[in-house]
Amino acid sequence: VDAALLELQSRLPAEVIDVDPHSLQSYGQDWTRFSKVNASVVLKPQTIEQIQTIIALAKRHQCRIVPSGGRTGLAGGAVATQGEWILSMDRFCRMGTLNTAALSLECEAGVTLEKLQEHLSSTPWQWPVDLASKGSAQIGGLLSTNAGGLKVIRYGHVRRWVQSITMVDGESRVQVLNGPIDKNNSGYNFRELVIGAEGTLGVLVAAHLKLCRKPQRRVHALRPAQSVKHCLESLIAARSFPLELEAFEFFSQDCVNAVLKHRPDLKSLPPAPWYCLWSWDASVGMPWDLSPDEFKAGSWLESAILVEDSSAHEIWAYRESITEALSTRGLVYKNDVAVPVDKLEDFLKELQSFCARAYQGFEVYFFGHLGDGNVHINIVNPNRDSPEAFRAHCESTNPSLYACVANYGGSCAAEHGIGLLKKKELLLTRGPSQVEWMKQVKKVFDPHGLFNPGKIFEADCQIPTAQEDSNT
Ligand code: 2HG
Ligand code: ZN
Repeated sequence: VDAALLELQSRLPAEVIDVDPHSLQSYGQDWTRFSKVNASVVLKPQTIEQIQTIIALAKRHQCRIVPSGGRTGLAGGAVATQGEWILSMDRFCRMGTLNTAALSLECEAGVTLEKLQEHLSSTPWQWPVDLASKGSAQIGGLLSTNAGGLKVIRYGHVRRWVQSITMVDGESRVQVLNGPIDKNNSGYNFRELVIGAEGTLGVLVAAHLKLCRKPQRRVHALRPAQSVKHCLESLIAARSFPLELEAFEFFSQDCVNAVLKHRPDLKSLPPAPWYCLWSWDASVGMPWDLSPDEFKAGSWLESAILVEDSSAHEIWAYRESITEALSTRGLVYKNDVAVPVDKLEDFLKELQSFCARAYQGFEVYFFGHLGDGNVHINIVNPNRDSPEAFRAHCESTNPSLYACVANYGGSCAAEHGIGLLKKKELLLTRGPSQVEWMKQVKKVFDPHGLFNPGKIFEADCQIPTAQEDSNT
């Protein structure tokens, strides 16, 4: 048994340490399924002091730490491939009392989004972040990835709904980033750096989350479209309607076909190359009664299926089942890009013809958050035999694909992050000088390079040798 494990065992309660091979495998992996897992131990601390001990021991033994939440990421950000220690936040799952004066809620990092939603269900308030993976996704992971989801068009990303973060840095120090106050112009804002840092800067322990009022009622619409141009026309019409748009999504006919194969319980849809799907908050400022029949009076809505909340799942199922349906068809290579919304039509035209050439023999699916300019391009390999060759093929096409994204002024990672999978693309779209800044920032929080090695970029932080360490 190695010395590091022996010292962990001597300094921490037995229930914190898990070396069961099944745990190593499942905690070492996220939903990406592309990397070969190699984890040394899963640690499930219950107190901040235990986290501090783990970080100090990692430094002493030159081991590295993968901070770990619900592992629902799609870019390999929580994967262990180099024998790291996995620091699971599963046991940090307490919630504070609702602060209705500040409209905030204190919440530990291991609380799942679903638990948070349940906690608020009997109140008029919400944390307005919603994702299909809410049953597993944890608050710490949602903050670390600055998660997006279906309602970014109205509420923005996670970062808009975080007041304060408590974290432990690379020197085992507890840092409170901002505190439970709304106004704080006192120097640099480190909270914003930690949000979206994918666990490379430290271990997030708890946060004060900001809340807002829940819509009392929504109206949902699904509309077939002959082209991306028609989808964008629907977006403009839906935005101009005197109700607040909450979500505006789109998907191709191929996505619907895959969903119908996976979910034979769903009805087929009127055939069309594209579909758009959106919802409006119908609780405030309504000039008329929101019955679906009256909505249909608007001529542009004639071809739409309109439903109220009680039947919303019937039309949202086509969109929300896509990821799962595709995963049953073979290994999936994910791309998550964003371009300015007004460039989407030209971008998608170019993208479709590129994909038809580049991915012959594979299946290509386009869907995503049209209102945010965010397109998910999923390449599926129906031949399950050669994942390495498939990944290599996709990676060989990426320079051209992402050059196209860069030409439109786009991002190589709209909401899934960089993780292990999009490091080269980051260099292309953010440029080497900004990636260099990221490395410098990491050194401030994590001078010994302990946290999430190899994620976002290859860090050059050195773990001190045992000799140097004993001098500090
Ligand atoms: C979604 O929008 C998620 O459904 C997953 O971001 C997207 O599977 C994907 O590529
Ligand atoms: Zn998405």
